[in-house]
Amino acid sequence: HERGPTLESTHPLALGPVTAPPHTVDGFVKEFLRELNYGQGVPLSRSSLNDQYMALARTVRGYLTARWLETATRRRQSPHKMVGYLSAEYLLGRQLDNALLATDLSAIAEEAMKVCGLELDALRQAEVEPGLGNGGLGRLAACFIDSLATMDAPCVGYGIRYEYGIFKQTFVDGRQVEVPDNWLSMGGPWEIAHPEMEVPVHFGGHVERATADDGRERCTWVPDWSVLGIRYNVMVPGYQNGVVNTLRLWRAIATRAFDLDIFNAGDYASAVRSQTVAENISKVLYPEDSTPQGKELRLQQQYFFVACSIFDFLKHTQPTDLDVRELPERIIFQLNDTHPVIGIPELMRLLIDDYDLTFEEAWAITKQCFAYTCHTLLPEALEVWPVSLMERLLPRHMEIIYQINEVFLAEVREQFPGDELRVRRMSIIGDHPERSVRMAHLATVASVKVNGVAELHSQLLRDKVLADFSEMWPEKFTNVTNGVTPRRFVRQANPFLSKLITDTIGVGWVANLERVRELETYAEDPEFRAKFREVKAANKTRIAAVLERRDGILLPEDHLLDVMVKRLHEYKRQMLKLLHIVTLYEGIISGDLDPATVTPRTVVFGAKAAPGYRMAKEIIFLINSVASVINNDPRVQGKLFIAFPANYNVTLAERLIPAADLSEQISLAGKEASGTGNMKFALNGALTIGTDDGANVEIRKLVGDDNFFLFGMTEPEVADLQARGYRPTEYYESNEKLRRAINLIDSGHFTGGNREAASMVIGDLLYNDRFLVLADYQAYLDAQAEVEAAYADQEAWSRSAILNVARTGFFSSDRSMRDYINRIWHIQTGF
Ligand code: T68
Repeated sequence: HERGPTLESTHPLALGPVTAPPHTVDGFVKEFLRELNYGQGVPLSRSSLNDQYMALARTVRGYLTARWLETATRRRQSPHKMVGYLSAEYLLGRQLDNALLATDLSAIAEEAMKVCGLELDALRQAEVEPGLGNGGLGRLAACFIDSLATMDAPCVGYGIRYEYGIFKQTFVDGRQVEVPDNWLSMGGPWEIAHPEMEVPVHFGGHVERATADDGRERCTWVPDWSVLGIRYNVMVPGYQNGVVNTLRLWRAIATRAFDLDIFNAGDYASAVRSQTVAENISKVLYPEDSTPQGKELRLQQQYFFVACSIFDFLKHTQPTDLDVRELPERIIFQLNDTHPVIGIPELMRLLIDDYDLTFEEAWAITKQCFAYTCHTLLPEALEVWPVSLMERLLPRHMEIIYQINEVFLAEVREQFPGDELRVRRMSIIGDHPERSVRMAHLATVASVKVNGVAELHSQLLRDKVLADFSEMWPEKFTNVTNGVTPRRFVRQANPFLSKLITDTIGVGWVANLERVRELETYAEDPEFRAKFREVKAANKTRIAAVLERRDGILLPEDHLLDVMVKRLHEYKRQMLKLLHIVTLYEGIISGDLDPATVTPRTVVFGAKAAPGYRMAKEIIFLINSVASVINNDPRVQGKLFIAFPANYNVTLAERLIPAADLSEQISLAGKEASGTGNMKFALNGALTIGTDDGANVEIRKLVGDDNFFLFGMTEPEVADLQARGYRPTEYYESNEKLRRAINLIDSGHFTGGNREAASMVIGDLLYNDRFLVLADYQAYLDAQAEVEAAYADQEAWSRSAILNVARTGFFSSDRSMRDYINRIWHIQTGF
């Protein structure tokens, strides 16, 4: 299964360079029909929508392939240090539009489809998005590889080719029901499989030791089962720069050799069964976004993809005469959270057992090859693996982790003599509630740099979560504020705004987002503001059509569009938003609030709950219950509407965000590491109502206090209140509006008279409220009153919205990538 010898052919066509099909309508049509006829095996006249989509995708892929081969050849000719981005998740979103934009083929494809009697837009909609991620972390990885290609940076993204991505959410009687996401069932036109390039990955067994002639002990891991990793390449095009990078996803299959043994023993059925055990590894994405379950299969997934990736880098990406001592000049592996951290002992194992280095030599090299990004502050989200599980599944790795820990703790004792409490706190092995490996500690110990994802988050990492470590190695800790790709989230998602921007300042902003600052002066121009409002109105019309078609939801026109889209989690506080809505509703129906004074408002929720997260699912049910009552109550018609389209995903985000007036970023301060949706909304001209949390802090600093609705406790205030003892009932008792809203929910008004139906949520708010919803309620209402006042002055609102666009160019993921490149990776681009 090794790559064959280099083929020497003197035929001119074999000498390359390969050329892409011509950039003309005729050229495109020809390719398309060829793909349809020879690829799908159908004539145009008898082709299905899926045939047409597949042929179109393959056609566009053909244009990318030429650039991809060229990029790879160029990189091979002058090998430089590269990035191996290791991420268990890539939430890619649809590929077609992005590929068309990158190759500047959108207009040609549109015309070519017309020539064939087809509509490009209908074909676009036939694409099922690859949802190989849960939320922010997975989408961030997708933005980053887009930016790296656009910057011509040498990077391979490594991950898992899940057969089933994030589940499809449906609602049955208002409750979330998960449906498997069989995204490959209609064919995966964007990937190229290499079943011949298999990578063996081993599990279980034991370690044997023997003393060699040189007197040194050598270890041999004797595993008891293995799988093969099959390589799937996905092309990652840069924006109109001719560069195409690689996303390499691994699929697990059974080893062929092992099957034979069992076949020979005559047990056909169990041989076939062992096949499914192997294939389970890449079967499904775990849908927990913040409280990872300590499931064995999850650890198998992590080790599987990381082992494949490191092997692939060492054996296929590097020259055969690679000197592993030079590895730090060749590679930096970026760890996207702790999911790939098992790669650290894996590289150690390879260097010691396969490349015959000593532990010390291997450790010196390994410590220079990794950098770690942390994405959380929630203690329950920090991954740990029981030692017992590690010993059973990866016995050699467990030994190496012990050895790393020994060396590390010796360093701690040297730097802090006599401080055994500190040693216990910092140990890679924790004791409670069971002996387990703390993956964040392992990552921190082994990495060149550790970064948080927004200023506040990085500061809290240094001061709280990893305080002992930052005291020991202050220079190791840094911040890189997240970013989003302007190609997908402005240029593609918001064609109307893009046209307005390009007409005003030229097209350079798409690859250099700081240029949008040139729009600042136009905020003062009434004519520009009017055009800006037209864009927003057009986007609202568009989302109304999408929601009607997709969900049968009839969105009212001319409302303030208030949007809260993100995973459902208590810390994000969807309940705070719901209490605000119920307060408005209760005010109107009780006669306390004159409907004439209420700004007509449509609130859109989008949120998936982890399937095992009961409270989150109850909150979803409650939102749906409140929505169905409010939307059908004539007393609030034309004033209040709630839309909760099921299955919020990247595709829906691209339609929804450009239409929003108000962006809800209302997590409890100190809990949201960064947020990236917040950036997408601001860049599309929504104003934010938000707490002093994550990247909100930086958004507000950039757009200015006048153009941001800040409310709520700060992180130190939260810490202080919790230290003093927080009693939510005090807020309930002292705040009449809050009491009325809670009582109305509790009365069963929204749940057909059934008081039980909301009791879990309400009971928790009153007697637990871990995320201080009630404590921030009044401040939130006050801030929403400010929103209404501001929205009443449309000229001033537009001015603020334009300034949000103009001042948030910083949040391009191109800038994030520049930060990683200059401060962490130290790699060259564009060679
Ligand atoms: C998010 N984390 C952060 N985690 O919550 C968000 N976790 O503030 C930040 O902007 C974003 O990362 C990017 O930095 C996640 O999305 C997960 O999805 C996740 C998945 C599996 C296990 C743990």
